[in-house]
Amino acid sequence: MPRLVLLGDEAIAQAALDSGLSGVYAYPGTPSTEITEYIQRSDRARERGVHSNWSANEKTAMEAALGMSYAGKRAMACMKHVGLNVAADAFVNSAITGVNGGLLVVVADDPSMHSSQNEQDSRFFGRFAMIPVLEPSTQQEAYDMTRYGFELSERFGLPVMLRITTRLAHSRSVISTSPETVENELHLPSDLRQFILLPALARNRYRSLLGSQQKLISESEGSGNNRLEHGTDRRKGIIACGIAYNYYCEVAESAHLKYPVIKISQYPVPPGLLNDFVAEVREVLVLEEGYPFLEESLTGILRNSYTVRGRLEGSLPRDGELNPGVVKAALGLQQSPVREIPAIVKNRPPALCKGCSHIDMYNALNEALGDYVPGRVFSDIGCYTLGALPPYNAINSCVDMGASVTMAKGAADAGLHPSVAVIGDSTFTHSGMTGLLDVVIEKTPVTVIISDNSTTGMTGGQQSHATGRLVEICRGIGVGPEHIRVINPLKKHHAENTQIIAGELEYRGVSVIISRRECIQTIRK
Ligand SMILES: Cc1ncc(C[n+]2csc(CCOP(=O)(O)OP(=O)(O)O)c2C)c(N)n1
Repeated sequence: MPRLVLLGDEAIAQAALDSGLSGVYAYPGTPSTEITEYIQRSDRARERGVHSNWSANEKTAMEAALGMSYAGKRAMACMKHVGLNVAADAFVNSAITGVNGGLLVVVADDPSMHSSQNEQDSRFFGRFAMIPVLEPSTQQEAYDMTRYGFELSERFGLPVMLRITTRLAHSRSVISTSPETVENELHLPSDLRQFILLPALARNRYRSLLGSQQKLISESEGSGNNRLEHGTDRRKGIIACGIAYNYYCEVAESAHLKYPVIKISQYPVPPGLLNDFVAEVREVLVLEEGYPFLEESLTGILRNSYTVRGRLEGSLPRDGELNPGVVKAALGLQQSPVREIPAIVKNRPPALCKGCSHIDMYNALNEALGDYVPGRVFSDIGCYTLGALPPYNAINSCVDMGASVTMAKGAADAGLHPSVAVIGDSTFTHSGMTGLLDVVIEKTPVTVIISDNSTTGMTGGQQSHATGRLVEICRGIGVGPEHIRVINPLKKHHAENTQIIAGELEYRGVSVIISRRECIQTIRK
């Protein structure tokens, strides 16, 4: 079988293809985007007709993947951690319906918030939904666990979550692949009422989910993904989850540590393995990327007879990404001196590209807002969020995708006028347009500026569902045609654009300004 050099994301994509995947459904989001992009580029996927077009958002992606699973085929939904908040309704309920074809939900967490609004830990969502969670330590494990995940999903009739974090997603390693499995034939569930979550039926399904928990624990106890490595130095025992195991191995090798280790890469956690382990050592150090998920369940709220150290207790920082240096410090070892960064490497804050259409939009908006008291521009998530920085200082919020329109609405309801939303085209179709419907229904005086660069710029220029459709969508939602204004954000149109925006700011009704000019990066491509 071929050996390939792959990113963690790509290893998952390749493994899914090798596992007989029939469709990937996803909305872009760092650090998960490359999974779908790999499948989109794959000749083999094209030959087989594997679905890989982007979805409008993570919820539609999760639901479409569930639909494909209903029809008996293997499907994968991919998203970043905050995307799982958007998909949560479908995700949690998919554990109640169960699955037919194997369903893998890949969620990429971003500790340290390299490219995110928070660093939430998706393992909680896995436990909340009561489904198995796999957490690879290496790219090879990402490959192997993806393959195992599909098999596990079909054996238990449940969705399976694969949780990765940024370093694993975005670093490369050699992967040994294994033989391809053929795609499932189309076959409907044997019980055609399985997916109907009417209370009477849902109660039975929920009981069956509860009933499978003990079997999931047994699977975790016996799985090679959770394993005990004996050590001679019992003063301390190490519990290392996911990629943290990798960091520990690096430190242990160089410092010749001989502590017993338990590697956790499959949840629900195996209580038997853990109990036996803690009985053998004097204290436990929990190394886990994200929240103190495992540490918290080990300590509970009652005082224990043994010591558990970790992120909660304070031996490791409570937030931010782990790395071998942090692990070293938690083990009481001296950290290697930090290598000086050469002077040529400058810390550069992110900035809008030279020639970006958002710049001209903000220049016109700022001028149009002129004498109004500042503090009335609700923005959203995308390249245009950089409008928060100087020299624009143009926005006052960025909370979650779609929140610009609805926050502007709430502020307008409170009496703020003008109340402005700035949103990108992809974010608008992701979740901004439902908020616009609220605005239209109540005729709330809000000015929505859709900064349409005809791509999903922030995540690398994926196709945007909004391209060529914005005017029709806004009309369809009910915005008056005379208040749907299209402007071309170029320096030469600055005066005219400012005047149009100023006019709509004064208007005490619903208006949408579509500021349309293609992203200069996608033009270059
Ligand atoms: C729920 C969620 N999903 C995905 C992302 C990742 N993400 C951030 S901005 C963005 C889209 C930006 O596209 P657009 O609105 O068109 O603005 P642009 O970056 O092109 O200016 C995406 C996918 C996120 N932050 N949150």
